[in-house]
Amino acid sequence: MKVKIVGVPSYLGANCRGVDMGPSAVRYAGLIKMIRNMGIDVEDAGDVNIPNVESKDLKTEDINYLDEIIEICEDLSNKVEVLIKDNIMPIILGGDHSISIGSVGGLAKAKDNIGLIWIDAHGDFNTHETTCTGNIHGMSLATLVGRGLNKLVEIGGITPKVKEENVVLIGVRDLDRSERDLLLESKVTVFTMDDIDRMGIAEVMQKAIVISSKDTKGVHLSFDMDVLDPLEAPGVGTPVKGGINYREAHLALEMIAEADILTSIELVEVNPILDRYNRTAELAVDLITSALGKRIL
Ligand code: EXY
Ligand code: MN
Ligand code: MN
Ligand code: MN
Repeated sequence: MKVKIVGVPSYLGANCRGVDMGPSAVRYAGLIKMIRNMGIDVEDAGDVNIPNVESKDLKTEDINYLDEIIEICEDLSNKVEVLIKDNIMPIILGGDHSISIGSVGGLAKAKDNIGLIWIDAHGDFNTHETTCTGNIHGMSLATLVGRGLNKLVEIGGITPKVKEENVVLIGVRDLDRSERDLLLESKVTVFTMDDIDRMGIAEVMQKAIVISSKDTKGVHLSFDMDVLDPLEAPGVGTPVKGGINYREAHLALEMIAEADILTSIELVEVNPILDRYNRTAELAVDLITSALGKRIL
C-alpha cells in the first residue's frame, strides 16, 4: 500500500481560526513516522493552497467564503483524483469539514459508485436554504449527496458524488431542526449516539461497513475529531459533550481497516489552540494508524 498525506490548512468553512493549524499539529504529532513504523510506504504531498481572504467579503449568497472554498475544493479534488488513479491512498488532513467536498469530489471522478462513512457529532446536512450560520462545514455532507447550492454541488463536476443509500453517519448528537428533517426524509443511514449506547459500536460498525460498501467500488472515511467526547479530544473546532470514547473510536477504525474497503481517509477539525500539549492531534495520529490496520496483537 502507498499512502500520501495532503494537508488542507483551511478554517474558512467554519469561519473560526484554529482548525487551519490542524495539518501542522497532526504532522508535529508524528503522523509520517508512525505510518512508516507500520512498514507502509508514505510520503507527504504538502498542503493545498489556501487563498488569502484578508480583503475579501465574508458572504456570497449568504454563505461564508463560498468562492474561496470552491477554489480550495476544486484544487483538492484534482489532487485526490490523480492519487486514486495512481493507486495511492490519500490521507487528507483538515482543516474544517468543508474540505470533504473536494476529497470526495476527487474520489468520485476517479471511481464511479463510492460509499461514505461519516463519523461526526454533527450532521453537516444543512443546505444554503436551511443553514443558520452560513458555514459550509455544516453543509458538506448534504452537498456530497447533491443537495443545496449548485455552485457547491457541482464542485469536481460529478453530482451526486455519493448515493444516499451508501452513506452512513455515525456519532451524531448535535443536529439543527432543519437538517434533522432533511436527514429523516433522506436515504442516509444515521446512527446517533443513543444508537451507539444501545447497540454498541461493534454492531453499528458491522452495519455501516455493509451499507457503505454495498455495490460500491470502495469507501471514503470522513472522520471529524469532534465525534469524540471533548474530555478525550478537547482540541476541536465545534466540541459537543457526550461523544464516543478512546476505545470506541479505535474499534470503529480497526473494524473498517479489517473490512479492507477504504479508498481514502480524511481527518478534520483538529484545533490545536484549544488543546493542551497537542494531545488531540496525537490521538488523531493514533486513530489514523488504526484505520490503516495497526493492531494490538
Ligand atoms: N449545524 C451547525 C451549522 O450548520 O453551522 C454546526 C455545524 C458544525 C459542523 C462541524 C464540522 O462538524
Ligand atoms: Mn463535520
Ligand atoms: Mn462535527
Ligand atoms: Mn466540527
